[in-house]
Amino acid sequence: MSEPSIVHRACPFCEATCGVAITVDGDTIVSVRGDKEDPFSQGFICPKAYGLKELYEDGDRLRRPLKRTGSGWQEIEWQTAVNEIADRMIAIREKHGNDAIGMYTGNPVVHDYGALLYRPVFQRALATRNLFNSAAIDTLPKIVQTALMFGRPFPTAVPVPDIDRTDHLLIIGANPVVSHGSLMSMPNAPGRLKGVSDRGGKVVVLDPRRSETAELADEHHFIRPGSDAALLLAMIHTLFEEGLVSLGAAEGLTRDLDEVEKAAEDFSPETVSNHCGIAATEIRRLAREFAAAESAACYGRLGTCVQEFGTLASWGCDLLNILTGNLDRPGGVMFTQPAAPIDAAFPPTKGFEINRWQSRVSHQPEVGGLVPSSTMAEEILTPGDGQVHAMFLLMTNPLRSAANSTQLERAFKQLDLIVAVDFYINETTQYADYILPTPSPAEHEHFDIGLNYLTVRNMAKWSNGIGAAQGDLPHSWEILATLGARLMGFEGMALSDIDDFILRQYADAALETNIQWQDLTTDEIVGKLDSPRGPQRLVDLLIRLGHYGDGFGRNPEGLTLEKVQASDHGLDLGALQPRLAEIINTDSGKIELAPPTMIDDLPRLQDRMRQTPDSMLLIGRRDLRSTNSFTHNLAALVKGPDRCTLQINPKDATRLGLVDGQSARITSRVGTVVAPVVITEELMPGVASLPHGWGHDAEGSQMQVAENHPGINSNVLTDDQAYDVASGAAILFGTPVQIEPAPQ
Ligand SMILES: Nc1nc2c(c(=O)[nH]1)N[C@H]1C(S)=C(S)[C@@H](COP(=O)(O)OP(=O)(O)OC[C@H]3O[C@@H](n4cnc5c(=O)[nH]c(N)nc54)[C@H](O)[C@@H]3O)O[C@H]1N2
Ligand SMILES: Nc1nc2c(c(=O)[nH]1)N[C@H]1C(S)=C(S)[C@@H](COP(=O)(O)OP(=O)(O)OC[C@H]3O[C@@H](n4cnc5c(=O)[nH]c(N)nc54)[C@H](O)[C@@H]3O)O[C@H]1N2
Ligand code: SF4
Ligand SMILES: [Mo]
Repeated sequence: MSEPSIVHRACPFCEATCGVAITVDGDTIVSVRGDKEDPFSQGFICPKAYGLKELYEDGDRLRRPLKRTGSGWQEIEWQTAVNEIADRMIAIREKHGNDAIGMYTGNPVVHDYGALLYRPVFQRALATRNLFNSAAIDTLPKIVQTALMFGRPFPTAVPVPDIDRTDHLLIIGANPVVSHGSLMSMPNAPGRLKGVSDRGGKVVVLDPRRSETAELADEHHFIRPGSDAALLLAMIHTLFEEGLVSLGAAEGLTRDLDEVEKAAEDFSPETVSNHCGIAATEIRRLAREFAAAESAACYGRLGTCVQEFGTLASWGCDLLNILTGNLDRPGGVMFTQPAAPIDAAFPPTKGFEINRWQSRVSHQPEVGGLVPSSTMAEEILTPGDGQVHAMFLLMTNPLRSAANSTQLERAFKQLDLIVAVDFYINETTQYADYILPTPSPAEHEHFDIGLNYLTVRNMAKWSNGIGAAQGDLPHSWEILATLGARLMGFEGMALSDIDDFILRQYADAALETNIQWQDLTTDEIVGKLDSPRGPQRLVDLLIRLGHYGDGFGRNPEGLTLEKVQASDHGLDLGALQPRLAEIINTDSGKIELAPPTMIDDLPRLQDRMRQTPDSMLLIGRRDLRSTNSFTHNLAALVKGPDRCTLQINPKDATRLGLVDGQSARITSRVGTVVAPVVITEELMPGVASLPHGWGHDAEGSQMQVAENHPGINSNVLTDDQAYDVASGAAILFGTPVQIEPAPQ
């Protein structure tokens, strides 16, 4: 009998990074518990954490790479697969050019530091313009907005609500009680939200659905989908009108305040009230209370991003924070100080580039090297120079997560090559030529490089793997490094040599961007890094060069990876500190309050305000026990009543002849689905809600539990041609739909 041991790591199923303690006996996971000694999460977990065990045990999860053959899936050695894939990719590039291979990165990459750190290297090897990712679905407006205002690439300049110290939290289009926070990493979201009210502060929620967060808040207002930008401009209008503008820490650090005042002139509360569905007197009160609070934070998430005016709404949120002196002040919105700054992976440019080129077919702007994900299908389907003939999918299920799945499925079916780094045969990977599984999250180590830019406290935590990886599976970084090297022409190079080469590239870039330790050289860095090869060594590099770092001996008390690893439960690096001046990286050296991208998009908003919507508007809905689509094969997380239902207000249900429990047919410009109806006062009249990530009835997929709880795929309805013009992001919330009773 072996002795059970306890492995500590961060839970990978959402951005909250709760600490878990996994009890392991041999190669069996005995239990998953909240780690009470984790200084950040203090024992909090939600039901999804148990998914670590279920995912580890899931019999449908692939433990061998697969190759599609005439007679079905065949197991293949991963190095053989990588060689075959490289040969096919090189042939495609020779025939059609580099842009013929597209790449799509999914959400789970953020929880796999190897994938995150080796992706830039792999992308350089691919040298394609067709880079899509899930951030180009869910965050593009925020990426554009923070880049234009602060001059930095995402996620290095995202103001995060200082939730533990704020007196007033205005939540617009986010449901942290269920999502546990996004671009605001914080374990125990419900507790932290309650904390605001318990301290005598106030939580106000604006949402077309009386969400779980709205239930917990002090105040909730229904708001019509897509109208947030107008509402925020009306609040800003009020601030100017009533002399409430006061820049605080941003004083002297901004440009074009008068342009903002001018822009807000047309958006008086009376003008926007009807469009938003909120009375003018209430809008004024919201603005006054926000300005009067000792400290206040306006926080917008998916509801302010994946909608018709995502960039304007994201702009409005940060303007409200800046104009009331809440940017960079305790209790307002602040910038984290991550332990392992990823800047080293970015080229050291001043400012941030967007629109350096446009997508081939619909001329959408490039954003920091990304193309809006909604253009993927047209780039595959439209013949001509630069047409995409192959896709490399890194942990994503785009046939369930991207807009207009029917069209995307048609596109994927005609590709010459699909390679998926994924551990399920699901709705998307069923079309792959090769599936390269990597170990499940419990089996691999991790460090939250990306999410540490978004935490509500500064922290660092090392996540251990359980040390009993099943099968002979490569880690994602090994796949990316090996295949990348082949694409760059380094045939036969050992992985260790490839990795040493990559380390030098990182070190060179880090020294160029990092001015803290002037006399360091790449040789010294490389010589002193003795952590194991792979992502660990890169994290060590970033930590030691970072704000808290030991500077490779220059500051012996400073942080190293070893010190982080020595603390089983994670290190609390303190409350967020003011650091605005060092964040601003625009050409002007000031926060750009009125970028032309935003100002030029205002007439479109005014046009929309003049129209009366004549259809129902469809929005999404997250569930506590799902993470997008991939947790639906885990029995504990899908048991119970069907969650994939259409929620609708009683008034609309009566008008449309819908009956609770019966089915409705929902039709948009691009598709039709049928879903069971739930009639509830939770939904604003005129709005209906369906969750995404379901529709697990694809014939070729092999996920038995999910197949028994199929639900329907809401992205059959979302429209790839409907997007936020300023960023190109597809509209996932606010899709016009017709709803009628389905024949029983
Ligand atoms: N209509 C609508 N659409 C939406 C949304 C919405 O609210 N409404 N939300 C959007 C958002 S916010 C996002 S982020 C995207 C998410 O969209 P995706 O990034 O496509 O996320 P998933 O659908 O969960 O797919 C994740 C894939 O990665 C695989 N995977 C998971 N973990 C691992 C791992 O550790 N290793 C390997 N090798 N594979 C892994 C899974 O098997 C699955 O195939 O969806 C977006 N789509
Ligand atoms: N349990 C769970 N947690 C998750 C995920 C999950 O799938 N399940 N996914 C993770 C991911 S990838 C992400 S990106 C985050 C997302 O984190 P959140 O943004 O907090 O999640 P959503 O539930 O999509 O919240 C969006 C809210 O906006 C509202 N809304 C819709 N349209 C509008 C609008 O036009 N205006 C306004 N004001 N509100 C609107 C919706 O009703 C909803 O309450 O969650 C993460 N955490
Ligand atoms: S809130 Fe739940 S899913 Fe998110 S990190 Fe914590 S335990 Fe995991
Ligand atoms: Mo997301």
